[in-house]
Amino acid sequence: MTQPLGRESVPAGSLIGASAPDRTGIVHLGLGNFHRAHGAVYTARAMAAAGGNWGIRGFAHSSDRIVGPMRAQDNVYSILQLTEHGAEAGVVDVHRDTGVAVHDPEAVVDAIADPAHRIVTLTVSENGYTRDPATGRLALDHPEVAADLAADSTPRTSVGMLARGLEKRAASGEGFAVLSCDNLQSSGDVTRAVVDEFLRAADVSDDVLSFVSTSVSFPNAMVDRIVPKSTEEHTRLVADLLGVEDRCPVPAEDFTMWVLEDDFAGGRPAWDLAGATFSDEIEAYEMVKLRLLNGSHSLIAYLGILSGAPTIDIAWSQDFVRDAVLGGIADDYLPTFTPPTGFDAEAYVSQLDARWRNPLIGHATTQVGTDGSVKLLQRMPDAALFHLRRGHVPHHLALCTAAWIACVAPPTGFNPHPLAARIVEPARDRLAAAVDGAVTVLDHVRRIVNGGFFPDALAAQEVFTARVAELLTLITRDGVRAAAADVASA
Ligand code: CS2
Repeated sequence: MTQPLGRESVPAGSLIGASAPDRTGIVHLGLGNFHRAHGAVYTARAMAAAGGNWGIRGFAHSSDRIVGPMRAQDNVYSILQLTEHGAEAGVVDVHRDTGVAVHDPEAVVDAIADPAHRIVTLTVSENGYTRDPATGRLALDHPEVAADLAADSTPRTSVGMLARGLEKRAASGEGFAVLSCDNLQSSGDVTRAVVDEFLRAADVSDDVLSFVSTSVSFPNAMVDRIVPKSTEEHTRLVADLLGVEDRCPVPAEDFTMWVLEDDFAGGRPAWDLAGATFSDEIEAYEMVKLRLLNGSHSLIAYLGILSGAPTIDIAWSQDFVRDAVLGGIADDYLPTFTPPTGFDAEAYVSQLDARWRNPLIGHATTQVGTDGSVKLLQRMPDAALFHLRRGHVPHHLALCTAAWIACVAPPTGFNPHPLAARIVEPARDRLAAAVDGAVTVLDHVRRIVNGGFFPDALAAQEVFTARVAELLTLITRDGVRAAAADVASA
């Protein structure tokens, strides 16, 4: 019988970085696989290099799928690094307490207010920032945001918990940093804005507003590591490699990157000694990552789903997908930003090729395709507007939009590949209601692009809507390859 993993049974030599001391210095919201393979690993390594009381108090948002097994094994878990040369496993031991935020929101608020904590890190996904797609501001009419704003309510949204925690922390006045580790452009600025909007709508005192504006920092950051979902196979692999049974291992690629602004009002772990980069060029790094990697990832995912490819490596092995993605990088993404100093686009793209090709990762196209209504907002509209304002049509970005619509809100009479049904799309019902009764494909697309699902500035670009409609027509009539071929010859 394999021994269960726990603090007492960490196999010799397998610990990644250092175990955290019992004191916690970081609160983390969004205890999922990405954080466990990214920020947690940098923190373990930073403590090995320079010590510090940086144990993590972690909260999953609403599910105990990970928290349950983590608690049963003293919050210790393994990372399974999957490379083209095979798998390697190591153990992470930095979480000192874990829980589910919506089960005990007061615990989250109190943890943020506790002066012993100096940073809150967030991986709550793009959806967790509860923003209005049309304006980019906090969605005050979102039912959960509205409920959180009611006097004396217990917050349920991540922004609500964060804001209420900062409101309470204002009493101690202790400096603090809120570090978004999600795939957002200007991640720190966006987080500051939604927190500020929440606090103003909640009518908090001027003292609270001034505490947040002067003593709380919101550094911008770019995060990167491909981390798929865990399966039973990962538990089996860890048992083979480490001889212990881990009920919540994290599979991940070996590549990892973190670039941050060095603006931590209450101090920080020595993440720089753990491989993170501190830079003043964050916006450029975010654009590289969100456009070249994430934007392309969405295109691979939706083209893959429509052509029946269950994983990114299988989708990427199809020539029409590679051509569309590489064309999109060259024509629609690279011209839209000034990259960071020393950035080598060719090397970056060839590294992406190797990462997407990795067959051991098994990254589901439906996982990348999930939450498209919020993810695409970070990956597509600003780049599209760059071209549209110069009189050019960004054909590949239109293709990505058309492929997403074909998957999650198909026009009547079109049945996408059954994989599309596995995409978790929070806006599915609202999209269906918006397109109900549309008479033409153009009308169908207009009701989405102009229906509050995309920024107002993009909705105003009729030429974009028309191109999306043409490509959606091709997808539904002649198939996704025909649409990609049309883009290639545009
Ligand atoms: C992916 C990202 O699921 C997705 O939308 O594009 O999770 C991607 O794998 C990471 O951002 C890589 O750093």
